[in-house]
Amino acid sequence: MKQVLTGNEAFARGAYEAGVKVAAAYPGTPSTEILETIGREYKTIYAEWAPNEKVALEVVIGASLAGARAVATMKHVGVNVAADPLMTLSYVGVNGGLVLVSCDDPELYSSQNEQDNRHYARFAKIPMLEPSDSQEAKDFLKLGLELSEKFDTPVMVRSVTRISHSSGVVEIEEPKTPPVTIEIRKQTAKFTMLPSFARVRHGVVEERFLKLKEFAETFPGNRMEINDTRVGIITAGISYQYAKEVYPEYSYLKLGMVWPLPEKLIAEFFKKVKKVVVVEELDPFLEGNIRAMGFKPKAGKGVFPITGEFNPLILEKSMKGKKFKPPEPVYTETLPPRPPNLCPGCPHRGVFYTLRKLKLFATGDIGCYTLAAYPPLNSLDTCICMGASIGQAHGMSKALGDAGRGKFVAVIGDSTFLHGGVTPLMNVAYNKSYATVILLDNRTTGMTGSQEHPATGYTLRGEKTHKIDFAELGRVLGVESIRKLNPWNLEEAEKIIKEETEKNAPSLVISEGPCILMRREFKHYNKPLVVDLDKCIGCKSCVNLGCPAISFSRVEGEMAVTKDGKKRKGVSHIDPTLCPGCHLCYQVCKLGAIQSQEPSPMLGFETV
Ligand SMILES: Cc1ncc(C[n+]2csc(CCOP(=O)(O)OP(=O)(O)O)c2C)c(N)n1
Repeated sequence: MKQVLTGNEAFARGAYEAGVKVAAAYPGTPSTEILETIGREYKTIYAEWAPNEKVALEVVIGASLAGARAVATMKHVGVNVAADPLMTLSYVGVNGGLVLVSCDDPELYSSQNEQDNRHYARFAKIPMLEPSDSQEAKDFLKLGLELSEKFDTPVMVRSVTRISHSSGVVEIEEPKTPPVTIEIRKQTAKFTMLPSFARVRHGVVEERFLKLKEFAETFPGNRMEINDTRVGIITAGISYQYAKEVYPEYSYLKLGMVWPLPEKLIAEFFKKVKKVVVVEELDPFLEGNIRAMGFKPKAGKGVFPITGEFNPLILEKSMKGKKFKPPEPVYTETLPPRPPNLCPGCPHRGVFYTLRKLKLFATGDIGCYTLAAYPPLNSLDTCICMGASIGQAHGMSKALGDAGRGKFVAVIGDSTFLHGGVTPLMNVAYNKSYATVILLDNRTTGMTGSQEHPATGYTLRGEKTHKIDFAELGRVLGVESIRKLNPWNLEEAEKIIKEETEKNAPSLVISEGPCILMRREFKHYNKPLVVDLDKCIGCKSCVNLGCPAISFSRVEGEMAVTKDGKKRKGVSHIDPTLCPGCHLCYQVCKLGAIQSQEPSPMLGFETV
């Protein structure tokens, strides 16, 4: 039977067909749907959201050492978090097959950097497979598990956004029971990387690498397609598809295994074609390694861009030696630019409005709230990696001393806090900082599409479970001053943030406001607010909240004067189809021109 599957759905299907027993992940675009699909469709696999990628990998390591097939999935930067166990897992090897799927993000559609994770395979001395469509995504995941068992190694499978999120036809097969025995067996010299054992295992890794290199020479996923021999293209993954689309007539060496590389096969290809061109997105990974073998491709990164995602047009222009210029827009009337924005009613908006008002510098983190860096809120000032906000605030407190009090805060989302914020908060208390940490608890992992985490009270499959109490956790970590605020109540937010940032002690402010898109919390929304056009003077106080439900239009003639004779250049509007009635605009309008139609339970005070 055939089905149309996205790359991520195909990875999930591959895990199911290969008899995977345990799958763990931390969400991150473009990888998230792999675990979501397993959770929804393949109940024979135990699937979980781990609090971060390091834990996810450690969970599957445990499963593999107990003999089960296991898969961890993550976005490219997640592998940085999991890199510590990964590098030593290379020495330990596996029992049940273990595959780590890394989904890279050329073009940074939804990431903080554009790193090329092929380097990790070389760094960890483990094999990496790279599919170029959904069928290969499924096949390579299964094959990865087999290779893992055959060579006693973790295997990485690399995807990119374009593979993970586009669809293709996939041949569906029935799941097979894998040839593994699930049981605990003591293997101290293999499992316990004390220096004396690890020294021996390093030798094993090097021997394994030579065997893998040999295997790569005959691996059917590395295939030559000999056509017109004037040009031979060495490529892999999605770049193969782009190149085939532009140059179907040329010869190809399509690598399904991008590490280790098949040196003899590459030599053979160089003999068969006149000019070799290496086509790959991001870093010159293949090219560099091929050059290091002593081969001389005619073209590679000298002509193709090193940044961003490829497409057929970029390839065509680059091959002709022309610099790529984006095509002219098809429509002459272009759409107005619409930067990403916090949703109408988003609980984060009230906090960032307050930070702007208090002129506080905010060491930031990663989540929906990072969007507060954009105008008009302009109130998030750093973003490096998940969990980094708190350490930065602590460092600032130490650098600035007393002069920094009341000048800055750290802001971090609930999922991000559990991912990487707990340890730095412990440090804040331990090393006697006065930093204030604002924990934006919207009760979900909003940015990646609302996944559960250890403080939501639900597992990946929706079962009820223990729910972390952030105030309790903060107390245990040693933070004495812990306050909660309602982010939709601006007066309260301002008072609490001001008081806490001025204290000479660490503090944790928990902003408690569920994500506005969570139907579990909001069974129905409040009635939308309405602008009283007789009163609005067009001051834009409400517009400066950056709420997508609020717009502004210029007025002329009779309309340019309010009922009580005040001049105005324009008026605000509230789109009733977008407004969930959060009442922030109601609070910032000094003229009472924004009318409430129903009391808001979100606010905690009466409005009508
Ligand atoms: C190491 C790493 N893993 C995963 C991600 C993807 N990611 C970006 S933000 C985020 C979590 C956002 O949730 P939360 O902190 O609760 O903030 P919200 O978006 O709900 O405001 C995730 C998982 C990432 N950027 N880096």
